[in-house]
Amino acid sequence: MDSGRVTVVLPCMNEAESLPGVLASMPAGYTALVVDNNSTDGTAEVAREHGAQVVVESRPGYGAAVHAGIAAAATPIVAVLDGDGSMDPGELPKLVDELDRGVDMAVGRRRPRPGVTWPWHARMGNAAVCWRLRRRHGVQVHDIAPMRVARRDAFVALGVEDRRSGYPLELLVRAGAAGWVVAEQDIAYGPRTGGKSKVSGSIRGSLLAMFDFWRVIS
Ligand SMILES: Nc1nc2c(ncn2[C@@H]2O[C@H](COP(=O)(O)OP(=O)(O)OP(=O)(O)O)[C@@H](O)[C@H]2O)c(=O)[nH]1
Ligand SMILES: [Mg+2]
Repeated sequence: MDSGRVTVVLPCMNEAESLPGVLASMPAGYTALVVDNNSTDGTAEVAREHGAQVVVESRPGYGAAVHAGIAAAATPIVAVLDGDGSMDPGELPKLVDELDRGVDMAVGRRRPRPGVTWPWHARMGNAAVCWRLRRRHGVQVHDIAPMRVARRDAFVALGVEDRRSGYPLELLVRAGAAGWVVAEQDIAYGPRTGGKSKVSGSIRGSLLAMFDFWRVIS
């Protein structure tokens, strides 16, 4: 398989501690693109030092960062994953292979590594949301696609509008409506490798995310 055709978009808000490890695990030939949202810990500098391209997005929000990254990507295939070290970019090629087999989008399903605890509120929220996605929107997923790979033009054409935490869900809802074939594969999930949680590590973050989620899928 040809490399040099995949850009890995990493939405990052204060991920300077985790980024070096994430960037070191990037598959050969993949372009890492860090989207920095007003970080105050030197995220952009660390990203550049470790070989990533950097795009600055001043509008806050996970969706704003992902949108800016996809817009800036110059390769036919785009992958998106967190910059917090909880997932391994080394698992991306198996998702890219799914695209080569003809699916429209390949997504990861987080499986906690042995000994890893996944907060109960995050696990329950995730299960409820995915049940709804399967039942109401016909998208056969068991996670909210925290790692996802698709053709760049297809991502852009879906026209996802959410710019906060609802982004991944709106993407899945629109993919379902567009009749996309979505393939889900297990990926290992661990704790973030540094820095602070913005979402599931706090009740506040989780409630805000759930609010965004429900707005999109209800
Ligand atoms: N650019 C940008 N990135 C964000 C924003 N909010 C979250 N992120 C990134 O999105 C990813 C997911 O956020 P996390 O804080 O890890 O959320 P989580 O995975 O629920 O929480 P953890 O359990 O701590 O891993 C991380 O890479 C964050 O840096 C934002 O407003 N802007
Ligand atoms: Mg995380």
